[in-house]
Amino acid sequence: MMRTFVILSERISRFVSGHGFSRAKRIAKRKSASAAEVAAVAEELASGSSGARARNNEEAVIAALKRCATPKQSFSAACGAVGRGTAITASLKACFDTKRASPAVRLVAAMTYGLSLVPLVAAFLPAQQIQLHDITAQAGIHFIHNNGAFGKKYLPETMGPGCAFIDYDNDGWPDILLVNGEDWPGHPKSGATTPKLYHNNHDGTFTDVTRKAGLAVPMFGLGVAVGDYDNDGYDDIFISALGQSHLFHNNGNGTFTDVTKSAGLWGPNEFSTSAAWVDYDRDGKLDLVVANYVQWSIPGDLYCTLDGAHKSYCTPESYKGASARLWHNLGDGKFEDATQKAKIYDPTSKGLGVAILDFNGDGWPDILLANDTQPNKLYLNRRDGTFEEKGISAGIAFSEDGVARAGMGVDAADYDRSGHTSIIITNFANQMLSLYHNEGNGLFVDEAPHSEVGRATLVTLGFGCFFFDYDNDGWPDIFVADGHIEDEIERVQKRVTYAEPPHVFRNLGGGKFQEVTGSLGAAFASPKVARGAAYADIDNDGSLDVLLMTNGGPAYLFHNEGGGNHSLRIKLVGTKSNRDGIGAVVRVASGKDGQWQMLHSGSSYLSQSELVLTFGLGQATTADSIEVQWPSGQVDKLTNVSGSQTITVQEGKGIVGNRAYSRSWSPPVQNTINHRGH
Ligand SMILES: [Ca+2]
Ligand SMILES: [Ca+2]
Ligand SMILES: [Ca+2]
Ligand SMILES: [Ca+2]
Repeated sequence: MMRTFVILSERISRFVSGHGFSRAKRIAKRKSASAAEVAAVAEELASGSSGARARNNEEAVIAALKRCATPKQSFSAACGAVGRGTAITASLKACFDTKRASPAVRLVAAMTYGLSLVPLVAAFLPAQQIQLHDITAQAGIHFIHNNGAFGKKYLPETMGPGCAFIDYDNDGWPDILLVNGEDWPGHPKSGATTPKLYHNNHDGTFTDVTRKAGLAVPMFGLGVAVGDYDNDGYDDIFISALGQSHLFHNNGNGTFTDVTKSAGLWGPNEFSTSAAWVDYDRDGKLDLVVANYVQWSIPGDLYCTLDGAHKSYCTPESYKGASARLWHNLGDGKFEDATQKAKIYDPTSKGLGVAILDFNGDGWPDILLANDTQPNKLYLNRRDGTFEEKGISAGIAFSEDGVARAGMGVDAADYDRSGHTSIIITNFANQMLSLYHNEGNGLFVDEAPHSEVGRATLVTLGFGCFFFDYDNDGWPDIFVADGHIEDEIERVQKRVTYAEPPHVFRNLGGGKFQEVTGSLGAAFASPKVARGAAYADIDNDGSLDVLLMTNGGPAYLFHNEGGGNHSLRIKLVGTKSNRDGIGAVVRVASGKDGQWQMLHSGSSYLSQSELVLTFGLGQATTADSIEVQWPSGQVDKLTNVSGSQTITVQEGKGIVGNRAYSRSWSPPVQNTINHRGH
């Protein structure tokens, strides 16, 4: 009981400090405060005049308090909160979390108050015992990022790196590309460092094939985007860099050729960050959008300091912005700079994240640019080769209180099955993650302040982020990679740390999320200085694994283990459309459940996930129907497709290949012990 009260008073303290009630805060903080005192504070908060938003939290406090009483009291408290129309889920959840409330009571509560059963049912189901198990060392991935740092604290040092999953040899097993930096001129430290390509050996291990593949090219690399720009059936690699970025053509025989010059991409000397392949004019050829950060050079480096005595990494306010660049694919392996023509040019941007989404659902891909300390940009595709910037009118340029935040990583998905694509953007420490819900009328509303997603991400500094259904229940969950930019931040800001744990938020349905990071394994949940992140199913078992990069530190590969739900994976082969099928919308229905995803390049931060779609089916073993809407306009329909396999769907033909899930290797150490024990 004592522990419960400590937790409760801490929780109240957190809520209260967010709303500036200093007296209440003092009482709530006192660990000796009696139950009655704490309850009184909660009641006072609930009746306060701080507005509906604050009351959401206060109601949750009351409900939490009542947990200490009898189940009946707990139930009536929750119902009371529901009756007042506030904090419905938080209150009910508090009620349900008291293991003393019977399932019948829970169900009655749900029905009485007319709530959708879907989120509640999801909330009642015990979370599966899923672990994201660190297999980096046993997988043979030995990579340390070289950020070039030698004491001068040059801005680019703290920004990278990114990573990608790419099946470069088309064997159906995702391979890994890790981006690397290099030493600064005149400051040799680590020797020659280059990006690394690791081939997937199909047995849980990977082999470094960088040199053989022709990718041992030194550069100050930051990000990566994967797409088959020449439609030859082999995915190509764009690596964004400080200085000159590079395009590597996949020769189809395990080697790549640097075609930056012949493709017409040579020239710009920029601070390029995230990039994405997108066929914005739907001519069947993938175009390329590249975000640029700020105008920075060694001679133009500025002095910033946190403590007045030592140099620290600057935030971008100190530097001039730089426009994102749009490369239009002309065919024959050539690109033209279409930035101005397409009306993308905007040198005020300080771009870090790029997501491709169709936010108005008209079938034409739009571009979201996450800007650091500048308004985010949302480029609506006008279907004539030009874009119109809609960030402010759509409500994603600023926070809800009008501040341009430090946008880093981005992703987009229909997380609540509204039919519309919503957006997440990671921001700086002391700024919540943005959870922009698409209202379907051209407007987005940031749900983070009302959500566990917002509260849990307030102090952490987020970079990589994506929606992925880690537990295959059909509801996209959220992953966030965290890590501060300044290694000495702890000296000046007590609540903020340099290394920070990542976040995973489980989607409970109905727009609600629950943080589950701590349940996913100690290695995964440990603090890191994380940057890029991506996902793929590395071992063909139907569950999504996570690749995570750290600044100046190792890459991590986490294998997803222990889930019991079913899934179906879909690889697309375009014919009239681009060969990867990037931009295709796939709808999967099983029973009453319907979900959809758009295959996209880009998203997260400096990184790219695999170009195969994974649909969680929950307990269902079959998808009743699948519809693929290709960028060409072609629609392919399939019925009665079994789960637990990866199918290949070709445009205009339907299923042309399939491979059943398998368990060809067993990484968990505990399994080995069990076998020995028997
Ligand atoms: Ca492969
Ligand atoms: Ca290619
Ligand atoms: Ca195109
Ligand atoms: Ca899920």
